[in-house]
Amino acid sequence: MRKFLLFGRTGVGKSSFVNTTFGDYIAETSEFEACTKFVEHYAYDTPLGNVSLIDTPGLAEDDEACDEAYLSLVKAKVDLDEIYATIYVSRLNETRFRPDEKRTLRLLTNRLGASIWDRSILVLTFAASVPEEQREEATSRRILHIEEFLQTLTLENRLVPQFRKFHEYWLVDNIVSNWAEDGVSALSLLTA
Ligand SMILES: Nc1nc2c(ncn2[C@@H]2O[C@H](COP(=O)(O)OP(=O)(O)OP(=O)(O)O)[C@@H](O)[C@H]2O)c(=O)[nH]1
Ligand SMILES: [Mg+2]
Repeated sequence: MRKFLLFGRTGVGKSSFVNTTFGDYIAETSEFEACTKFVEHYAYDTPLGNVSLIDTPGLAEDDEACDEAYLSLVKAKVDLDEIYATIYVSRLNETRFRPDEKRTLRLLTNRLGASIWDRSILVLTFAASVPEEQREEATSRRILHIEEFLQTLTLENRLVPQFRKFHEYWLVDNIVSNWAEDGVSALSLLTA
């Protein structure tokens, strides 16, 4: 079974991604407040194969101590050696590369080890909220910001392995369907 570990700041759509992938409301989501408080495994035997998504509490919800506690919970509940790929979720419709995202990336790398990026997928949510004519540029900009930050972080701290790039990039919208003509389901990507 392929196990994917989801990470990202609060409200970026991690739990919604679980629901869209499996086509069912199984992970609770919330519009206004930090929602997921525990590490939850969602395993489905789908027509495309066995897939498990591990939902985690959103980071940067409160202070760094809160993030540390959430990451300790992840370490206690997840065998990182069994993870097929890490899915880092971020919103496409944010124009700035904000300090809380940098802090999140730094904490993830320092607490779980640079190897969590070994095989990693960048999922950019809220894709339909960005006008079509700006989508390509917005995507390249976010990829560049996040990748450059991780490259510098691992280089300057001499972390091994040094981050190079994400394995794959997916543009998704968890709420709006048919926003792109060539849209494919998340599940088909996870099992490809
Ligand atoms: N328009 C749009 N809304 C989304 C998308 N993904 C999530 N949302 C909405 O954003 C809000 C937060 O989504 P969640 O899935 O709860 O976010 P989360 O990352 O699990 O949040 P935490 O559990 O707090 O870490 C909900 O109201 C979702 O309906 C998306 O791709 N597009
Ligand atoms: Mg959640």
